[in-house]
Amino acid sequence: MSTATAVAHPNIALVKYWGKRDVPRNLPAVPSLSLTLGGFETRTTVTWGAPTDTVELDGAPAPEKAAAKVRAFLDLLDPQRPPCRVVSANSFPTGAGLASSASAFAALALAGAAAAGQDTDPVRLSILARQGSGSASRSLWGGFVVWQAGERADGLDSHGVPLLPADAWDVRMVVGVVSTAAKAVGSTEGMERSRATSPLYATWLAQAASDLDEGRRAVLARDLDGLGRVMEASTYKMHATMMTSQPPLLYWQPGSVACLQAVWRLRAEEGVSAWTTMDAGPQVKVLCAAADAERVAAVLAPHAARVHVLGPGGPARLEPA
Ligand code: 2P0
Repeated sequence: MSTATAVAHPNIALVKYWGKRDVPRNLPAVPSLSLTLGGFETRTTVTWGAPTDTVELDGAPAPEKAAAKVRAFLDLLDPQRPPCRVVSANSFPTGAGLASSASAFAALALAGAAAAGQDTDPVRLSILARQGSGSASRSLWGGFVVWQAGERADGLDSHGVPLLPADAWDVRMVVGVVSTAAKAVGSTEGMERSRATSPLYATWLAQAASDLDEGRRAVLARDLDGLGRVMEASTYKMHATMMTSQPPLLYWQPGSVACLQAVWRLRAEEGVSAWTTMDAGPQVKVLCAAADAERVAAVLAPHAARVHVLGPGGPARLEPA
């Protein structure tokens, strides 16, 4: 029996992932670019060798669907594994568009591999984590990370690649939490629906590589306006693809629209370089300079239940035993 504990942060995509080229292997149809967020984290302990498989999430037995995903993920690490005990806790709301599955599977991959006495090379773990949840492939690294779509059928070239470490550019992501209700349609089902039915899906795929290039260049140049522009372009192309799926996927709530408009007003009327993004949920996230974060938080506050100001976070790490 051996035990390891890992901590990983969620990430927010700046150039978005939506669509799969292979569902069973969880291979993306597009490359993406993300920022790992400090402040929010998942802490996961894996005991390799226990009387039975048990999965605990935020202090209670995990719902069976989540527990089954965890057990299947541990089988990927080692098909001959012993029963394991997994205890995981998030410092932020689960399942509400705040990328809890990204930090969850990054932490599980690292803690599981360490507890099993396996190689903990982040490229290997990113490839594994991707199979639990696509965006988890990006949370092994801190700061700005590219997830390559890759071309190989086995997915070994589809993993995160660090672009700029957390301490290299001091931006903020201000998160307006509009609702913490669990989302109605999960990402895998939503992506497949868009691929099968949205007339915009082909355009979404065709423009993804140039959006990624533009985003990568803007990050390397620390060009906040340039990064914000391509982030908004990628975000609203993705949401247009979602909304034109059949039946439509609309993750927005009235409070989301109020947040978006408040940020756009702040930019237009006061010249603040603040840029919006949304994922598969109602939360609005705003990229801005550290010095502008409190002004952005103030315009979100009337429309959001909570506002969090988060800076770049570091890589997934093992806690000392
Ligand atoms: C992203 N999202 O790039 C995009 C933007 C949501 C919208 O990654 O199906 O849990 O497990 O690969 O990684 C969705 O979440 O999806 C996601 P799966 P995942 O962040």
